Amino acid sequence: MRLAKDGMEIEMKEKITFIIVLITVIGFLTGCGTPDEKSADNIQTNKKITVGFSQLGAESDWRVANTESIKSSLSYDNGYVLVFDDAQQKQDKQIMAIRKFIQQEVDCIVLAPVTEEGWETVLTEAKDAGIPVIIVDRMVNVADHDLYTAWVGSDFGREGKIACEWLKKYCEVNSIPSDDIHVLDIQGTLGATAQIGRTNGIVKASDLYGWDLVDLVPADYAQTKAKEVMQQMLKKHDNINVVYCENDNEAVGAIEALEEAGKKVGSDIKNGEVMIISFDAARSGLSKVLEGKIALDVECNPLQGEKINEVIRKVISGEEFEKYTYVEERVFSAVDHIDRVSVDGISYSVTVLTKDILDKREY
Ligand code: GZL
Repeated sequence: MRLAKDGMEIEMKEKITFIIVLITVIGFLTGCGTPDEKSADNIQTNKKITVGFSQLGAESDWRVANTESIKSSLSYDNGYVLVFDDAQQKQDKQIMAIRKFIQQEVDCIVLAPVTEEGWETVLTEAKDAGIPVIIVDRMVNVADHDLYTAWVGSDFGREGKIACEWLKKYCEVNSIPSDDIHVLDIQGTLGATAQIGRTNGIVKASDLYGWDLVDLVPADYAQTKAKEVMQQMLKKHDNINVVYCENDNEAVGAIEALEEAGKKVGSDIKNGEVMIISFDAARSGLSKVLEGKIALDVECNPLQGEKINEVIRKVISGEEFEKYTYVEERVFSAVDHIDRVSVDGISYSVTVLTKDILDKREY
């Protein structure tokens, strides 16, 4: 039995509590939430930028790190709704994805193009739909540069030149005659900007410095393909003493094939070692640098997410922005007697890799 006075109070309190709980539950269930949450949610929803991201594939450690970087920067909590598509190295899948993004009326398209050619039609469709396209990593070869709004990536031609100027300096410092250099170029995906730039580096340097460019063979930046290619080349040529691998996964595959064939990989060309030069400076490659099995690893930075985020926000808000943005990159070596190389009048430092540096790397 309830005391009348107290009972009335208790009953009233219970009713008020019940009503508050009921309002909160209804609000939660209907997504209304409290005014703050609702208005905050509305602000959030209104500000969400929808982005269609066509990634070319997942062929290498570099590509996986690149995808992770872009996904973490273009995240929901960061104000984005990201529609992701992996094209598995096929341009027609990328073109289909872009057309899907156009139908979905995304605010912006991010494209990591597998190769440079064949983008005019679909980029014109995106432009006609009024959707800005940010090209990332590699480049598209189009006559009208207004078909894309901005680009974020690396200077692959410079990467190739840095690697070759380092090899030239190595030969000078160690008194190795140019005609004692017999280079195999294990190329990336033919037609990719990275492949074009890096291949140009070794072709022009071999011509300029008198190196013997024994062969050039594509391996699509893939480890298993590079191992097969290296095995084939060892049967075809008996004088290869430098292997110029256009990414780290290829370098790891080439090293496996060389060691299985009884070769010693290292920097001491004079004493019969096979020198490996690589690109990307992913952990897989740098761990081989630390072992002395890759002599030089020219970084190609995949962590482009933040720069892409900055460009998209400026494009969407109508602010000034740079059309071309380059990411920062370093050069790592197992060799301690070459600390700088000069390319086109610019001096680049070469970092002798240590375990401490490797342990701190982000990818
Ligand atoms: C370079 C990038 C290349 C990397 C490879 O920016 O396009 O593709 O060097 C990757 O590892 O597969």
